[in-house]
Amino acid sequence: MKNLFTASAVLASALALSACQSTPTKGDLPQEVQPTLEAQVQTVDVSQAHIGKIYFRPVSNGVQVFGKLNGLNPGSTYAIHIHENGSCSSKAQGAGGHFNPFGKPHGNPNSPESHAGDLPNITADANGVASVNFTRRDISADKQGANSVYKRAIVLHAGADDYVSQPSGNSGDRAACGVIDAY
Ligand SMILES: [Cu+2]
Ligand SMILES: [Zn+2]
Repeated sequence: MKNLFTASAVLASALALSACQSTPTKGDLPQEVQPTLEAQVQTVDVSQAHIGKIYFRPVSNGVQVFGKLNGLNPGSTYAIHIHENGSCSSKAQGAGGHFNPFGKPHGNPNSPESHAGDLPNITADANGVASVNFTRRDISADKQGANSVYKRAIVLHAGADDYVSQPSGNSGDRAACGVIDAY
């Protein structure tokens, strides 16, 4: 298993960490894209580097999941999912399996035959930054309800999701995690 972070990427993460600490944690998005929920994503290694935020906002056809993660290996592709438990303990094993309130198989997020927590793979650009932007019809960004993602977790994996293998797309180790909380 390839390590997520190269030496230079660790440096980038450290820089991002210091930038993060000077950035307000709430209310940092413009009014027109105000989310209801957010997750602050940190690596599961000892550095617990803050690599970005993922936001959730209700839109007409579901919930838009968006944000940027940095400190990744340039050009590498990673799986990212919503997992069922709002815990990142034990290197994110505490997050449990993929969020799956409708009893579906793991699958391509563009198919209804997928976990509600399944999201498309993301690929880092030359600067090690990857964007997340996907709308799922079957989740809610409210604070309650069976399909609400509140107090669940977003998990970034060390490898890509093949969208086929059960139960989690052969995505590799859990590399970073954030509990989904109020924005
Ligand atoms: Cu996952
Ligand atoms: Zn899944």
